[in-house]
Amino acid sequence: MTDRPQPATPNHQPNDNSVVEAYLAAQKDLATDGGQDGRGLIPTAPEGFRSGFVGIIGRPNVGKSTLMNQLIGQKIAIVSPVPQTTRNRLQGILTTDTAQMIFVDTPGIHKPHHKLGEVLVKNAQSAIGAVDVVLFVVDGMEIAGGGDRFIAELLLNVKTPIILGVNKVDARTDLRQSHIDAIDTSYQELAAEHNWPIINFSAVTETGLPELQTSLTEKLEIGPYYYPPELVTDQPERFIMGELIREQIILLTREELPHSVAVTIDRVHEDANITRVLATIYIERDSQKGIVIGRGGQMLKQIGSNAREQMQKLIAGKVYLELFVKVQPKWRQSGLRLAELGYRVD
Ligand SMILES: Nc1nc2c(ncn2[C@@H]2O[C@H](COP(=O)(O)OP(=O)(O)OP(=O)(O)O)[C@@H](O)[C@H]2O)c(=O)[nH]1
Ligand SMILES: [Mg+2]
Repeated sequence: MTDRPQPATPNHQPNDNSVVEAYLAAQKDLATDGGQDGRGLIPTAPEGFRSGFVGIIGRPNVGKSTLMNQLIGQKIAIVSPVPQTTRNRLQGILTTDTAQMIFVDTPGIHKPHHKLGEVLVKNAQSAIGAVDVVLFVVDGMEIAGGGDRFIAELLLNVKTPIILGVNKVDARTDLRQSHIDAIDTSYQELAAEHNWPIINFSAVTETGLPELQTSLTEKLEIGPYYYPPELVTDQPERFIMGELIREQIILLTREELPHSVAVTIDRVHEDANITRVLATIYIERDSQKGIVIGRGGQMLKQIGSNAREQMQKLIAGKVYLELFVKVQPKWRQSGLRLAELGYRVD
């Protein structure tokens, strides 16, 4: 294994990855013919095979996570209409006959107001330096604005190839043609200023995604498989489970609450027919407890029931989910608390 190039992103945690471990365990039984490392775990790449890391960056809410899920064909990143949904970098892996692309979904880049915001933006920024191609995603419903220009400036001295991706083109049907033209012109100007190729697409309807995939592949170098072809993410299942709970809290509660919530998965126990999961929802203030729990516990019940349904899809099996709610004052302000809750604090 040592002669295989290591994935470039620091988020890779081979020892903390149940998906990888399960795969490797299964392969140990199956593998007889020689792969690159003689154990048949990762096939030798065919001639002309391209591979590499693609960083998906952009303002909050432009559809980065939706896009990554769609490209890899599985929901591993949570999605919501509330900006700043993604908090950790998350890798999604797409393997075709000719290429392996490892997409790195990042938190939306914005002006930070607290420690969590700072950590999110730093995470996104450091991903830019660690990838082979940057896909800068913008919202095709809006004219290029200050937030996009702020990111364009961050990319000024980056040597990595950059593609400008204009998302949400499916949602423009209600806009006047002159407005659509103005939007297109604003991004064409931005792209021309920096000499970036530009591609329009919709992460929801998949219009333009084949073209996007082709352009991304062309930017990659000839390279090996970095991960087994069947793998879709580098993250352990329990991380995604925690995210699926957080997604339901974002979708079902309103106001400031979504940003004050963190989730930990405390225990996962696999019985013969069911996987039992114990999780804690952290909030910052006692007053928020009422919102998460709801009248007669209705809200917590709904969060649990929706999240459980999503988890069952993820693991393709039955899940029993038990949720606890705890107050952890000011967790967003404390580097230590952030690290304890699983956020990368550089
Ligand atoms: N109509 C339409 N909506 C989209 C498209 N892509 C994403 N959305 C919606 O845009 C919202 C934000 O999507 P996300 O994928 O969470 O956006 P993000 O860029 O990952 O957001 P952060 O993680 O907060 O930075 C959601 O409501 C999506 O359903 C698209 O192609 N068309
Ligand atoms: Mg996201």
